[in-house]
Amino acid sequence: SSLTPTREDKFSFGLWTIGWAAQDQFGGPTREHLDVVEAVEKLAELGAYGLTFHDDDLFPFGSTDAERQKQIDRLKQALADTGLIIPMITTNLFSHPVFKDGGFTSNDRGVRRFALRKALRNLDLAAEMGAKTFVMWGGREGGEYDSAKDIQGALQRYREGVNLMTSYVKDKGYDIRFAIEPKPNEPRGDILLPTVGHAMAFINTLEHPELVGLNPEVGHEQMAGLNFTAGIAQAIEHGKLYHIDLNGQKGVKFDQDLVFGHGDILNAFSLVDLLEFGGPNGGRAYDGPRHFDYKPSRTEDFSGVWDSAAANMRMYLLLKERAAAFRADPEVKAALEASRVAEIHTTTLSPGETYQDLLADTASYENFDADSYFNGRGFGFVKLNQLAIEHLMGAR
Ligand code: ASC
Ligand code: MN
Ligand code: MN
Ligand code: MN
Repeated sequence: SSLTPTREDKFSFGLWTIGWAAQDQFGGPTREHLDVVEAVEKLAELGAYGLTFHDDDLFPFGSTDAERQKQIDRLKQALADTGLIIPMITTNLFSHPVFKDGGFTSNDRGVRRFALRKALRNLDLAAEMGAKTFVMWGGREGGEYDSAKDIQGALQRYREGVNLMTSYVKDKGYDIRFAIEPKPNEPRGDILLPTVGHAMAFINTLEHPELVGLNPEVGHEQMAGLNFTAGIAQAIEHGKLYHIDLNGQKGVKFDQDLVFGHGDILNAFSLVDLLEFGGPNGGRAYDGPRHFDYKPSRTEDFSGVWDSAAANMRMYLLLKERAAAFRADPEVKAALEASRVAEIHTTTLSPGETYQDLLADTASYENFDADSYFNGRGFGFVKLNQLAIEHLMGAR
């Protein structure tokens, strides 16, 4: 059925998600290490098409070249056996204590040079594995104390780092684009490039902005109290949605990384509706991986891990089914019409009309009667929203 995940759905998972041993600030791990070969086999069985990873997820920090290569070879064999692919790779510049003040933006120059080398080495691996996207989540890039971090200098070093990465990709001829992942805080008190908007403005200052887009995460924007669907719509409108991290979050609090749809389900519904049906002609607005960056709760054993992995994909497909029903409902079409949602696509000035023409149009101002304009008529948005929620609930 349409609720069975297939490769065409482009579902992918981070190795660090299903593989999370569930240690946190207050307690040790509740699960054993998950081997990458088992992860690949299980994900393939569940209907995913891709696995993603940080360098340190596959081979622990400090591995010898031989240990590193052994893990790469084991992964490659598992991919060959299952048909799974590696759509995205990312670099861990946050776990090792050396990154306690950041990687690209540590106050310490030696750490910055080490971080660049670690990222470049991982970029070579990304190319070798056929990854098309290189995510940069700068979790430790930030601070706690205003006096301790020169933000302008830190942004200059961030830019220097990203510019170096893009030059390298161009020189090597790699078919890889970068995706910056914003997050407002955690693990740092404040993280640089905290939201989609901050990151998009930063991208415009780079040497090769066409090679750099975004990897927004549902929960990260919601931690800042922002509307994720609205942020994604802006990223799409600016041509910057290169990748996406799907998960669940309940309001402004610590990063929960719940299963997709297990947080703000209304926002998850509008998000899937946008990704699947929100294109300029009502087509797919985003064709990249549907990537889950969640954490199976600390309470779960391995069967709970795989139940939760399946739940992410099922939630997405359920929401897609509900969104399709919403779009097909004649009552919804009438409500959209009544709310004049499509009128936003009519340009405010007519084709060829100039500001002189607008200034000469007395109907637009001199004779525009704001007080009687609507004659008490409303837009009917609440009725439309009720229809959306009824479809989401399966009540229609
Ligand atoms: C990533 C990414 C995150 C973090 C986090 C690590 O690569 O997208 O949000 O690392 O999941 O635990
Ligand atoms: Mn998160
Ligand atoms: Mn993420
Ligand atoms: Mn995360």
